[in-house]
Formats: sequence, C-alpha cells, structure tokens
Amino acid sequence: MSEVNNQLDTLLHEQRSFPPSEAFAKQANFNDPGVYERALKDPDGYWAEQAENITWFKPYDKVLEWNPPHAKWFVGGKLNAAYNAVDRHRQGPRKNKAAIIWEGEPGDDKVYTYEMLGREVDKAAHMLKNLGVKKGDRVTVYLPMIPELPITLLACAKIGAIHSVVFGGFSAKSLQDRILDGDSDVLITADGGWRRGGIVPLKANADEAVEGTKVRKVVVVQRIGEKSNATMVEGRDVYWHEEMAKAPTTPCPAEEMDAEDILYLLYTSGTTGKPKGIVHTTGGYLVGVNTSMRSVFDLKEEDIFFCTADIGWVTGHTYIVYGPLTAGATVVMYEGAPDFPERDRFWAIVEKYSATILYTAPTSIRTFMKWGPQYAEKHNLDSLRLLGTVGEPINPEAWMWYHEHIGKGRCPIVDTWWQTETGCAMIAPLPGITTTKPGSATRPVPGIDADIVDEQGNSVEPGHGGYLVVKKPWPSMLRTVWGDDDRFKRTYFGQFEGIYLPGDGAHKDEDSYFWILGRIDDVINVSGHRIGTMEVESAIVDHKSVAEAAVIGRSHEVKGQAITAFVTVKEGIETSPELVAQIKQHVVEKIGAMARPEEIIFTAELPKTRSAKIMRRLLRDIAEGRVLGDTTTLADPSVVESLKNQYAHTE
Ligand code: 6R9
Repeated sequence: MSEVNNQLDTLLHEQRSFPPSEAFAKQANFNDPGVYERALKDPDGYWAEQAENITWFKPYDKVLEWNPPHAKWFVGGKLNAAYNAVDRHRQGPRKNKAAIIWEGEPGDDKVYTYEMLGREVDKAAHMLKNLGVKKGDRVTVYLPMIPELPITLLACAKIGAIHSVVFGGFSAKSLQDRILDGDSDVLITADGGWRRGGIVPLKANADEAVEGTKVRKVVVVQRIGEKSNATMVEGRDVYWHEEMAKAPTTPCPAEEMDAEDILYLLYTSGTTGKPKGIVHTTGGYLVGVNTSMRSVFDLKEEDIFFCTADIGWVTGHTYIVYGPLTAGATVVMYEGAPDFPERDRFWAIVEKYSATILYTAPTSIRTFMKWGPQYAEKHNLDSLRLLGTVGEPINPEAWMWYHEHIGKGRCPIVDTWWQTETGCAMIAPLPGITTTKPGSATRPVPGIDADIVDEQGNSVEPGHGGYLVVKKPWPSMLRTVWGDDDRFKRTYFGQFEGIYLPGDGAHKDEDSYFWILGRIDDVINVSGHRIGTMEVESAIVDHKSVAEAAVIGRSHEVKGQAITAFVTVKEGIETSPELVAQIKQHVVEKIGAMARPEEIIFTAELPKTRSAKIMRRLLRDIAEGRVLGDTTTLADPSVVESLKNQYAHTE
C-alpha cells in the first residue's frame, strides 16, 4: 500500500467542507438524512421501494436471494430494459421530450425525442432480428460516440440480446480478444469516427479483429462517408442505413426478460493479462442505476444531463444510456475531443444546450486547470446546478477549481466512487444532505453497506486506512465473470468470506468519511482508464527485441497515473530512441493508445527478490524519485543503483 500512504499526507491536511445550501436541500429529491439509517436497517425494503420506479411486466416474488457470492435480485420479476428506457416514456407526457441531444465533433447535431428514439430502436431491433440475432446472443459493438451506439444497445436490450461494447480506442487485437471471449458472431461498427478532426480507422481495425473469429455479419454505420477508406467485404459486411431501410417500421415487441437475464457484458482489466467480461443482469442493474439518478444526481424532470464519458466505458453505459433514459431525462452526448476545435468545447456545449448537470473525470478537470479558466469564462454556465466527477480520486485542488470556475461556488459536487463491477455510484454524497469535503467521495449511498477494513477484515477506526469493501450485496452488482465463475469468486470474494473486495485502498477520517486512495492491485488508472500491468507487460514482451518488462503506474499531474515500463532487451540488441518509439507503438497496436507507456527505461536487469519476484514497489519508488525503502530482500542490490542513475538520465 505504499501508493496509498504517499497520497495520505496531502489529503489529511484537507480541512475545507461544504454543506448543502438551504435552497438546494429544500428542493432535493433526497433530503431526509434518516434515509441512510432506514436503508441500513432494511435494505430489502429500501430497494423494493426504489424498484417501484421500474416498470415490471410481471412483479418479482422476492427482493433478494443471497448465496454468497451469488446474488439474485428481484427474483421472478419480468421486465425489459429498452421498454423501461424508452417505450414507457412514449406513452405519456414525455413522448415528445428530448431523450438524447447529440453533438458531433464537426459541429453537426441531432435531437431525438423519446418517440423518435423509440422508432429508431424498434427499427434497429427488427434489423438485428433480420440478421439472425436471437435472445441471449452476444453482439459486439465497436462504434464512435454517435446516436447509433445507444440505439444499438437499446435494440439489443429490446430483443434480449447481450451487448458487449468495446471502446473505440481499443486496438484490433483487443477487439478480437473480446469478440472471442464473448463468442459473438455479429459486430456493429462504423466506417470511422471523428477525433480532433482526424479519422479513427474503426473499420480497418474491425476487419483485422474478426479474422479467425465466428463473426459472420459486420454492420457498418456510415459516419465518415466519402473521406473514409473503409472497404466492405462481400457477403459479410452490410451497411446500417441499408439494413435499417429494409426493416419494418412497425413496433418491435419488447422481449420479456427475467430480472436475472443478462443485459450486457463489459470487459475490464484485472491483475492478469486477460480482461474480465463483467456480467450485468437486467432487473437489479436498472433499479440501481435509476435510483442513483434520483439520489446522487438529484434528477428532475427539466434537467439536461451532460455526461462526458464514452459509452465504451461503464460510465457511459450507466450515465448516458440506462440511468438517464430509465429516469426519462434529457441526456447530452458529445462525439469528440474537449479541445476541438477549441479548448472551450465542453463549455460551449453546456451553454448551447443549457446543461444543468455535468458529469466528468478528474483528469479532464486537471487538463482544464492547466489550460486556464479563460475558456470556461467565455461561456454562460448559469444553467449548471450540480457537478459530478468519476473515474479516479480527485485531488482537492482540482475539486476546488471545479467548484470555483465551473460551479461558480453555487453547485454541489458529487464525487462518485464506483466501478464497472458495481454498476452504479456506491460512495458519493447525496447533494441535498451531505456536507462535501474536497477530495472525499464522502460516504456510501443509502442501501450500500461499504466499509474500510484491515487485513483481518475488521472495520478500521476513524483516522485509519485499509481495504475498501462492500459487506452486503446490492442490486446492480456484477453477477459473475463471463465464462469464468471461479475467477469471479477468487477476485472479488476470495479475501473475505461473502464480502466484496473492489481492489481499492481507502482512508476513513474522523467523521467516518471515505477517502479513496487508488488501486491496491496491479491495475494502473491512466486518465480514469483501468489498465492491467500484465496486459502492458505482455504487449511489450511481444516485441521482438524485448526480453523482459516490468510496468508500473507512477503519479502524473494530469493523468493521475502514467505508465512507466522498465525493459530489458535481448542479447545483441542495441537500445535507441527508435526502439523506444517502436515499443511504445507496439503497445498501442496491441492494446490501444490509452496504454501507451509514458516512458521506457532500459535496464540490464530488473530488480528481483531472491524468489525471483519483480519488485514493483521499488520500481515505483525509482520512477517517483523517492528515497528507496527496504531493499534487503533484493537479489542483486547493484541493479537498483544503476536503475536510479538511468532514470535520472531520462528526465
Ligand atoms: C466508474 C469507473 C473503477 C476504478 C475504481 C477506482 C477508480 C472510480 C473513483 C475512483 C476514486 C472516485 N475510481 N471512481 N477512485 N474516486 N470517485 O470509473 O469504473 O473504469 O471500472 O474504474 O476507478 O480505482 O476501482 P472503472
């Protein structure tokens, strides 16, 4: 936990606190502090109450069946996620309300009302059926942030197919791994995506990825058109717009799904080289995400919710698609980069659509800080009333900057801790109740029994740190790892019996507030993206000149963490700046740009213990320029001296 202790000093000196304003508290959906106690005493009752906000085709018989570590929520209940996200709103006063306001990077935009969205989802659902997709089939989705992305997810949900979204920044190889693991035979992609005016070659990656898989149909959305050099493979590839034109325009009936039927898979990095397919089911997930819209985000009928995440990550699944839409909200979805064409793009979007809630990542806030407040000052941000952050710990300075320059001192900030595995926000303020402290995600939301414990699993006293754990099941929890239930049990429930271990370290302050300090496993959080050290190491070792590699995350001013790779080359290979560039590029090709090492340090040997374990802690100390800790277990202490000199050299 050396990582954890490093950050503690700064955090422990954080004294500022911000109680909710009277006006905000008065109008908040959740403003009775008694809700925590009630939910803790009777979690099933609390969740049953929340489940009333979801439309069930058939009511459930039982709230929870818990056979640790396997949970079944809303047992026997039948429902459909797309019906809840779209169709039920088409029947009432929200019919002509904006569901999705989409803005393309080049400046094009489009508004879908619930009725319009519903028609598109129906057509896409028919299209998938026409292509032979059936209930339970996995559909892999590799799309840019265009409306066809949420439409595809909802169309899958409508017919009971399981979507598996792969972030557009992932390489062909990563896409292929996920197609193979999910065993899917249909891929939805595009002829490219826009990013800072350039074209992301999604189709070329897709072509490479589907080789050697069972994929029989590739549906291609034309986003780029003429400028794209994507090619179509006869018999396998079809255009989205052509297939949609063939689909009937009649409503597509919503498949009646069991509460525990799988809604989606989403892959996330772990401590081994192989990503885990996190399994989310239908009933519990929808209840969880819908609840957090009303509690943590205080969602109101007239809100315009702008979440800057990509739907390729869980934040987009939950807070662009299923959360806002099941709640009948208007959500803003932006295709591109925050600095295209100028560094004020987010603020221009907030102003243009009068966004009321903004949800973004600490790494973005730190980038905006670096650019300076003048970009936000160019725009009228008066519409904003609530701000949120997610993805990594937010440092108090970034929190204060967000508070002052974006929230103008009047918007509460909800720092939301959660994971792909948890489905929705778990530790976060309720903005009408909780006094916030910059840098703290505050406390578990009602219905979530989280704690910080020591090695033995005992709750730590205020003023101490330990492992973050969740002691009771919750509706939107992962159900298993796709195809590997043992890994699910080992990874998440292996440490403490029946208790969920997220893999984060945390500190409890005198008020029992939680301060999340970051990963305690071999996962690096680069700009809010989880990257496994093993995945990067395998990619580096795969380069023909490399013998061995050790990868660590070091602290980075903007990205939170950056990847440093220590590399030994094969006999007879000369190290050179070209080789550095080659290895970095190799990682990009194997995994994706977000995994590109910040620096490569060549070394004759890696520091290892006498039992041949790489001493990553030492490497991290070297990379962060700290005085080295205990090196007595090191097999060859001279390795460290030479590494230290090397590192000083690269800076
Ligand atoms: C939603 C999401 C999960 C990991 C998680 C933790 C880090 C996320 C955080 C946070 C401190 C927050 N994390 N939110 N750390 N404060 N508010 O990001 O999911 O991509 O699965 O990442 O991100 O380390 O374990 P995911």
